[in-house]
Amino acid sequence: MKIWPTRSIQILLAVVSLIFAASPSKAVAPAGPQGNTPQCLLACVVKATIALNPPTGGIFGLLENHSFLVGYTVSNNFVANIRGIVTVTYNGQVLQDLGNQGAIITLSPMQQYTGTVLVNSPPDGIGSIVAKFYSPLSCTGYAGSGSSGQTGIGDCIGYELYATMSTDVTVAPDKDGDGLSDTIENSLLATYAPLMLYSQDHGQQEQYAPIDVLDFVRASSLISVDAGVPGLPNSALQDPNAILDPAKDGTNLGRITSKQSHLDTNGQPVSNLPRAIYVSPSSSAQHGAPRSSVVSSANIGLYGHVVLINAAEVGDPVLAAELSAMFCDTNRPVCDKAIYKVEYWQYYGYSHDFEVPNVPILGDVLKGLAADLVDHGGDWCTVQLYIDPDVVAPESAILAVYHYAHGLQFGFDFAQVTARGPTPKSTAENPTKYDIDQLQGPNMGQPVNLPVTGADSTVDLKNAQNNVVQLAMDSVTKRYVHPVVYVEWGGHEFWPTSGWSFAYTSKHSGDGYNYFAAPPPNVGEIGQPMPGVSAAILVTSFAGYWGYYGWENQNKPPQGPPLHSQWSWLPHDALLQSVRPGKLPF
Ligand SMILES: [Ca+2]
Ligand SMILES: [Ca+2]
Repeated sequence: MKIWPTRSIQILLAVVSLIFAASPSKAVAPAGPQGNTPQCLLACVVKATIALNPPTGGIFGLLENHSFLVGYTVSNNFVANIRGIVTVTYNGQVLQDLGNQGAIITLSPMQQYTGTVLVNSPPDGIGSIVAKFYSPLSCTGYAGSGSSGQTGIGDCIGYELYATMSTDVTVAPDKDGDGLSDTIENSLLATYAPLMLYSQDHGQQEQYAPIDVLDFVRASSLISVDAGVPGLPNSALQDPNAILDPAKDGTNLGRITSKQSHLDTNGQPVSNLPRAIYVSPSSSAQHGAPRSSVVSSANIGLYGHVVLINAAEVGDPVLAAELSAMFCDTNRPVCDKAIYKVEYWQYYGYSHDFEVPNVPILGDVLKGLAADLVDHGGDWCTVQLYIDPDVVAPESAILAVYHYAHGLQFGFDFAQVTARGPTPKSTAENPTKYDIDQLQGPNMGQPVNLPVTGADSTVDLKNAQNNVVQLAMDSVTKRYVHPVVYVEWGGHEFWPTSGWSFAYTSKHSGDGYNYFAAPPPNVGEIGQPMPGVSAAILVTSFAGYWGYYGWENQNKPPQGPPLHSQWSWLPHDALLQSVRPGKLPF
């Protein structure tokens, strides 16, 4: 609480204060006002106040390298005119004033002045803003403006500090340069991490477990069938990042960069991506990490990617249209409603897509043949969510969940929920007894029996949309936020349910080992991998294929996550977009 002196005392003390302020100093004046205001003897005369109005940045907060404005207001509380200068600093640096440019402000009694300063490209962390309003320096000799106030020579009248105010702001990091707070990105990845339910089939648990990409590369050699790119022996891959620059000359032929294109016969740029280079491992690496480590770590080979996109940029055109209708004025040509896209990418060293029934003697021959024809080295699998930034409760903010299996997309739009309720425990649908909420859509009950790849799956694939999705309860927050992923035995396809079928594939019953995924490392963006995440540059930038290559293995291993159609490239990165292949594979 402030107690103001009576009017007469105020005037008396003001006169005293003016007398003291007018006392000349013989030395060269200091470069800026010192100490706290007000400096006074018997009682304080608060001649002026200064208030700061820093921005909050709204729900996305203030962001590294994103400039912002800070408003200030100076008020003259004195009985006479006062003349002064405002200086605002950010972590000690004087800010550019967008109004008076350091000019002297003259305020009559009770008058206010409002100005604005610019914080240009701030670093992340706490920013200390200090504003000072002080009298101009008056000297008999030269006086000019310095970086932190005025300087002068000769007999100078010292500064009088009328008012000061300070406040702190928090600037979030954006080390991957995508315009979204990394703090928010990491929080999203932790909040919605999936529940992984592996499956048993053929009398076995899953035989090809997840593996960390760094471990996988160290167990591999780089095989090149691209005439322009050399291969590398296993010894060279003990530094896994060597696969990004196989020629070792800084040309980065193994990396997704803006230079990855050539001109066609019409002189038009054509993307070289993906390059025909293969991270080809030993057999043991294909089997992945030990199961005990997979379960206890709960995020081996799991990587996160988060971007902020417009509703109009949502990959699925049906969902994009629905979100635009939900959030935007139909008269607006582009729906700029901001939406978080949260992607989880799981890596495995091998995809065993078809298990031959056990036939004596002939069995091994058939198995080898089937492996050559159907299986492939390396496996990247993904489950993804769209989240509404404007909704606080995480379980209510989910707009859609997407599972992917066998080159097919199973989407569930949460605006289409027709019924929801707990999945009974100890049933075939929920063998592991987690608390699971099952959401049903309009296609619930429609058959989904998908034929072999290449056959007409139109009707069943349509039935699989807005059919069913499950969310597992978080054991701490008790919120239903974790998408349930039924992982197909051998092929690792990510199913939203243990129901449905795909011709000749193994089970996705979810009755194998299981765990809530631990928050995965956030790998950042193409061209701007997240610092401190050791696998980030490989996951976001390797331009080739992740898996075993051999003459017999014509069904190629997968390209890296950014070269799948489900990875969202930043639409504003025009240089990189120019090398994005026109139609990315699944
Ligand atoms: Ca970011
Ligand atoms: Ca990001």
